[in-house]
Amino acid sequence: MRAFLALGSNLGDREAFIRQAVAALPDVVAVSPVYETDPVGGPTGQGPYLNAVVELDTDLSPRELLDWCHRLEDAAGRVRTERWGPRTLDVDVLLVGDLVVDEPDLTVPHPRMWERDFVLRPLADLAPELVQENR
Ligand code: A4P
Ligand code: MG
Repeated sequence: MRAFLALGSNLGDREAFIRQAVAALPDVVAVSPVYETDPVGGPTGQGPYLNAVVELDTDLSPRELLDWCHRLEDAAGRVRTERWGPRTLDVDVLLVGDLVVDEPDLTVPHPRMWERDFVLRPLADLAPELVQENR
């Protein structure tokens, strides 16, 4: 299955957190450029993000990919304070083939991805056709 994960960091050594997460992930076939982006939502005064998208060719389920996201966030020492607040690492499941998941703690496709340039720009680098279709 062709899957896409989004990575974001705006706290600490942002580049290292992104790089380490990409290196740890299984089944990676492509990595977008890393973009510096202004924070969307959340408290005022938080610093700019680095954002990237990773493409996997994987047999992992959406649930298993979510587990990977949480493991990588923990490894980056992420502490959850407020929603959309600053974080060392945020990893989101964007798409897993054309699977649809609608559960309390997991929604795929990611519900806010199509309105967010910080996701669509790197996604378009890897899968321009997907972004064209849904924009
Ligand atoms: N969850 C449900 N569906 C998913 C999914 N597809 N992938 C649940 C990952 N997680 C999913 O997320 C809260 C819960 O969402 C998780 O426990 C999981 O079970 P979180 O990462 O703890 O909290 P969050 O990221 O603060 O909340 P949320 O709502 O996921 O935030 P968003 O919408 O991802 O936005 N601005 C810039 N420039 N760049 C960014 O990367 N990121 C955000 C976070 C806001 N502004 C940003 C950026
Ligand atoms: Mg998240």
